[in-house]
Amino acid sequence: MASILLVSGPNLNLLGAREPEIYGRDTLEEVVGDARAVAEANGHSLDHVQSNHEGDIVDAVQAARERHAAIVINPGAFTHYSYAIADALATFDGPKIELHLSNPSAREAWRRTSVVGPVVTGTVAGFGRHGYRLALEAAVALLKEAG
Ligand code: CA2
Repeated sequence: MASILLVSGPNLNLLGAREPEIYGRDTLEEVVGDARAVAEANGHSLDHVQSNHEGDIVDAVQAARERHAAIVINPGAFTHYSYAIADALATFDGPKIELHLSNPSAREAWRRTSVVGPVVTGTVAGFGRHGYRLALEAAVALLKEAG
């Protein structure tokens, strides 16, 4: 049916290895596996890109316009200041879900601003590993609704 793009921003490659009290003990591979299982159970496929570099993420989001029907993105710290990623997301017409393991609103003041928030369809935050499944379920539901 459709292909969904999951984007993981800077430092998320360290998931499971550091700060388990905030980000949990699961690896990125494991949480991406949860996301892929939801996509595939609904007849979709999932592509995953992780990068520590802003321009790579802009490139991936731009390329998604040709290849993917929906984007789920955890922009990492870029969430809070990357106007380039926000601008790239604004050019994508399908469902866009911002995803966070932690609840940035309950953390340091500088994490309370999301510059991508205004250009996404909605946000899933604070549910740890479960967020990957929940965000994919949201993307699947929105794709179904769009026909
Ligand atoms: O809660 C989230 O998912 C965040 O997007 C994670 C970002 C943080 O800057 C955002 O404010 C919220 C940080 C990702 C760093 O990931 C790590 C994972 C394990 C160990 C160290 C960092």
